[in-house]
Amino acid sequence: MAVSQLGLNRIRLELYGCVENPVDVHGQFLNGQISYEEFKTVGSQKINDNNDPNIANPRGFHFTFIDYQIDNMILPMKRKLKANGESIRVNLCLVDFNNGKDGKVSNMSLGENPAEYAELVLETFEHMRNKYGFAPDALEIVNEPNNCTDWRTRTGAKVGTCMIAAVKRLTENGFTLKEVVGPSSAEADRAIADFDQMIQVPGVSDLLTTFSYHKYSGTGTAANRQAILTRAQTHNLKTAMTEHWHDDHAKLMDDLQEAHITYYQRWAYAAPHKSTYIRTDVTDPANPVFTLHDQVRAMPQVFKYVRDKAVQIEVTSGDAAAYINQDGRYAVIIQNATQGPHEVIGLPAGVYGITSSGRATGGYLIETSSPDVTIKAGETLTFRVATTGGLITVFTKSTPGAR
Ligand SMILES: [Ca+2]
Ligand SMILES: [Ca+2]
Repeated sequence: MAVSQLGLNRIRLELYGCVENPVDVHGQFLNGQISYEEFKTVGSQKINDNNDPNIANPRGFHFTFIDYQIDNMILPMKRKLKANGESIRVNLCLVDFNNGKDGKVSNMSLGENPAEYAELVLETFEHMRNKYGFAPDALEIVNEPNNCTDWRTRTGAKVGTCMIAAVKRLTENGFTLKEVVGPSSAEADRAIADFDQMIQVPGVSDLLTTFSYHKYSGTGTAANRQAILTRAQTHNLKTAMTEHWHDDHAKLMDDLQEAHITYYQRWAYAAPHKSTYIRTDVTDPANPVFTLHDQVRAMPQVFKYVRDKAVQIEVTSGDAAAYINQDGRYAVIIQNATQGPHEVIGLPAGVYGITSSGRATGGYLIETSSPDVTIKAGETLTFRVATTGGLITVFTKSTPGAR
């Protein structure tokens, strides 16, 4: 479902602080020795492997949960994408909440110790390379640092210093990152403030590729997105919205149109929780039921047609975002407010498919196709759609001379 129905091609691989702990906390949870509630209290309990961040004690690290995520989510997605001639992007991101909760106190802070942060990241990359033959494509420094005890103050400076330390050690050990991502603060306005501090850390502007933000507490405003885009353009960065519950396709479009995001994550992939993409019903464990949440039903009209390395192109009018994919195929995404006629101007000659989603009376978003439209060079593409309320995607089916 992740690849074929939703069109996902990127995944956040969560690195819990308790990976660095002589006790295999995730192993205990997975084999039922501790409950999920207990696991949550120790998930960020970091116990330093030894007193030297440059020498790792192998018994001080346990990658059980990393392996679980790779075996059960990343490898199946990777195989499926490979069959389509594509590849997955894996984003490693430290999750460092709840330090000290219920007396499970850590004996080190990663936010305060860039060298220790770098050691944990390097050990994780090396574990993946040795066991699976690949390493993460991207390093997202830490999830919502302003919500983490160890990162809450001087957040931007800490994220920046840890970034410098980790990338240096990864590079020294033969790893090349496609992306370095931060600050991923929980609110968009806080992300702007943290970014402004982070970018002052010497070296950060050379390493950072992507300005990431979340938009909790009502901070997903046009003004904040504009401020993020302006900073990204000033520093030649990409942008990404890396987590927000409850988003629907219209909220995704806001991020695409106003912040020019290059990737997006709603929240988790699948759970009984309404902020995932897929609702799981495991009432009958032998016959689990998986359904797309209504709010995400139009999102594949972006995800499936705007693929990795697509470039956003200027849209001069209308509620839309437009892209050229790496293979030359165009995709124009339009907020579907009326049945039309809709006009798209400026597309090259070719045959275009049109898919639109809208609400049947009182129901879920349903995706339907309009007839293909063929245009010559310079012609306007005109079409109507059957229903409204979702998105319209106009996409290249074939171009003259293509086989
Ligand atoms: Ca250590
Ligand atoms: Ca060490």
